[in-house]
Amino acid sequence: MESSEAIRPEKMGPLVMTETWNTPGSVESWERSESIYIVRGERAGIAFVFLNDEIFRMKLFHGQVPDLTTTPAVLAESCIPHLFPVEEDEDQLVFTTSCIRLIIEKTSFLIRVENLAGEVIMQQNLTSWNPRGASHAEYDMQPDSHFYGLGEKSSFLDKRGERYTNWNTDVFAPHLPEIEALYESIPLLIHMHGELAYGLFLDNTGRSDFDMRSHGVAFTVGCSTGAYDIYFINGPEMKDVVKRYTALTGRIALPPKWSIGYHQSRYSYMNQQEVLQLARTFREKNIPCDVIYLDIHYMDEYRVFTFDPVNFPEPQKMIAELGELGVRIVPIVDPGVKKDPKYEVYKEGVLNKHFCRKLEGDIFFGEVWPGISAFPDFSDSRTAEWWGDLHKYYTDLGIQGIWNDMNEPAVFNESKTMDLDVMHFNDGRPVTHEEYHNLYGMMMSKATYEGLAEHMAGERPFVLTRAGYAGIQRYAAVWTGDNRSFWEHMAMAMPMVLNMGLSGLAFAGPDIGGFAHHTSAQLLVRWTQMGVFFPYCRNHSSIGTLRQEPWSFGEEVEGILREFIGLRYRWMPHIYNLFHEAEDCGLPVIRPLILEYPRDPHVTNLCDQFLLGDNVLIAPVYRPDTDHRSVYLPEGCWLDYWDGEVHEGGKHILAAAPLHIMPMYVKAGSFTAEGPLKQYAQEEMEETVIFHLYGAKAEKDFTASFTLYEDDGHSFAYRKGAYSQIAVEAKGTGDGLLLNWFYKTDAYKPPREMLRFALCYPFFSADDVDGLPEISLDELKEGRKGWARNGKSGAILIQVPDERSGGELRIRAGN
Ligand code: MIG
Repeated sequence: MESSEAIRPEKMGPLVMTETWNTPGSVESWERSESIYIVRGERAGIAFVFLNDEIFRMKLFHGQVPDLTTTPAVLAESCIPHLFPVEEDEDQLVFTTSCIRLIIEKTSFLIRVENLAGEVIMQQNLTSWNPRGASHAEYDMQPDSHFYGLGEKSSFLDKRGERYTNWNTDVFAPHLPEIEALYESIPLLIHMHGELAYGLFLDNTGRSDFDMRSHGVAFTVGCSTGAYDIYFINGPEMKDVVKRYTALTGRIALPPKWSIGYHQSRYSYMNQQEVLQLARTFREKNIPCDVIYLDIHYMDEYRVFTFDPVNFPEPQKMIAELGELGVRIVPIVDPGVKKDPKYEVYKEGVLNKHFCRKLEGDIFFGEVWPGISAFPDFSDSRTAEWWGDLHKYYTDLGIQGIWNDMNEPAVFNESKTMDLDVMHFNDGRPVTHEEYHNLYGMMMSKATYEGLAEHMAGERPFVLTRAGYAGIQRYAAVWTGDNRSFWEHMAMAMPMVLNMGLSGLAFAGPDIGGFAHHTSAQLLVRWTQMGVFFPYCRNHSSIGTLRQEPWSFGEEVEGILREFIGLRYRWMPHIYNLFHEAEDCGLPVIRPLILEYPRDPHVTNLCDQFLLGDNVLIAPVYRPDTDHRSVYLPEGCWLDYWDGEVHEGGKHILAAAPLHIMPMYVKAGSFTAEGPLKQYAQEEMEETVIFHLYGAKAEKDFTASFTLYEDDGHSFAYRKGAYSQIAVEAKGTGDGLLLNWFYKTDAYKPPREMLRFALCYPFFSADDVDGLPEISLDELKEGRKGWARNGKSGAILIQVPDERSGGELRIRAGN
């Protein structure tokens, strides 16, 4: 006898179901509930929350009351609702702030944002959801629309014509143009059209997608589960969007200086001797280096919070010896905890219910390096604290930085991650992994950062992560995962890291030299030349590939790498200053030209060159056997960093680039700040700062100014005011230059006696510098007061005591 089993639906062939997409229908009513505006349609409502004059949130909801909790991406202090005047007529509801008008069309529920001049900034045409819980909305796209942001994505800078998914994924060999989802998910899209730019931030931690390809005149933003909870972030400039987005989701914490030095890694340095030898080699060869990474082989059978007793028998001794050389270690910590009842971390985790479980109570096990493993549920504060505290094991050894890998989380199975029905306890608001996935890595790094900070007595921790979600910048630097030693991947690192910068991730970079596959002498040279100007600067390579430490390809290559790594250390004051700016206002350390020159049609998709800050243009060579490249110089006058050649901007030039040169240009009339060449960031020495002024003119309309931020570089004392800011200004006087400087704040006293100014490639020659003696370059280097000419470059070097009261100098032009 057959049972009803015989007529199971799937036996009838595949089930075909047409998905009906629902829309809210016409607006039926609206009300204000405290500071929230609730607009109800026939079938759903949208809650509007204004966070200020420039940012509002729209959340689609079903039922009577919207749930307005946010994800941890959004800072609570940025999320305070404000009231604005509302006008209503038969057709529309209009909210007006001091900058924008939000217009809701009643019949269609179309949502439009205009500026006060009546120009349309954004238009959301259709909001819809399907019975399976997916939602999406459609937005107008213009013929001149360009798209940026979206964090870590492959392909070019402008995302027009692309489609991306956000679902943190560990793909091996991932950096291909068609890959839609990588390790990080930052659902922020910046849309620029005409002279207007705005951002859309979809705060959804499940799978989301942005499609700027498929719909011709519209683009869509959707999510497959969870709430359609989107923030409109006004421009009008892209810079405004970046600043506002980072005010909403947070900015980087100023990293310790050592973490912005040069880092050396390999999967793996296999034992204590190898690590020590590596550190000694850097010092013997005078190649600066701050950090050596310990990849998975340092552990005892991949158990996190252990050292292998055979290969790393004396971690304490090793770390002390490295410390004397000025080298730190950053060990890797993955989330998978080995299933082993004799392993303390596992035991504690099980007994205290720290691991992710199914709803029914079973721990989720997945296979990763240690074999069968359990995964901490970082969504629960109790577990996050436990995990953070475990890092005392490392901080007791003097370790101040941790590398979080595999935290998508990556699992060796078909889905590449946890089962979607694993639960996250989430401090009493349990959610499935399907809804939570993209947050997992960020919450791990948050727990790590906070745990380290707790045990580091006021020192700044460093965390490096592979996975993350919006807001990850508050806790960790991000590297772009497993690229390969391909020229194409070097080239792609530019748009990728530039867009990461526009998405709040100011501290990011790729594996220099490439991770998988085999690097070559030229590739390593070219990649390092570029990499020393990226915010995060680490050379890393995979097991089984050619070695790529700086001395791996003979003396010529080693010499070039020494120069360029040294350049990063000489430029440290300047780079650190940009990190301070990133913490202060959210602007990235390296920038696509479009950020600084938004009206220049040549730069909308320009991503084989970039700016360090706003005035230094870096043009890497990213093809083999290439000794020239074309460089686009935007408006203004640019000086070749290497030889001072003057170029009028607004055009392309052909730059000579033999292997030892990477084309670099500094904008005339701007400053950079350099310091002494150190072998590691905290090496103690006289820290004379050198303000380089490029292309000074004696004419009266010439002005240039700069402010340099300084602090101790390693503690949190700066948050209590222990920093200094020195403002420098130069003005043409008609017959020369007036240079003046003063400390805006001087609560931090850098270890130096003298200040130096270098007028690089000035458009005049100097006759006299305020009565100072003219001295030789050697005397200058010895620390004497006076001025000197650098015959080779034509630079005028001036050295004066660094007085807290500041100073002023008149430079008289000769003939
Ligand atoms: O896929 O820990 O992206 O940087 O060296 C292997 C070993 C797991 C992936 C990381 C890579 C790291 C490697 N890890």
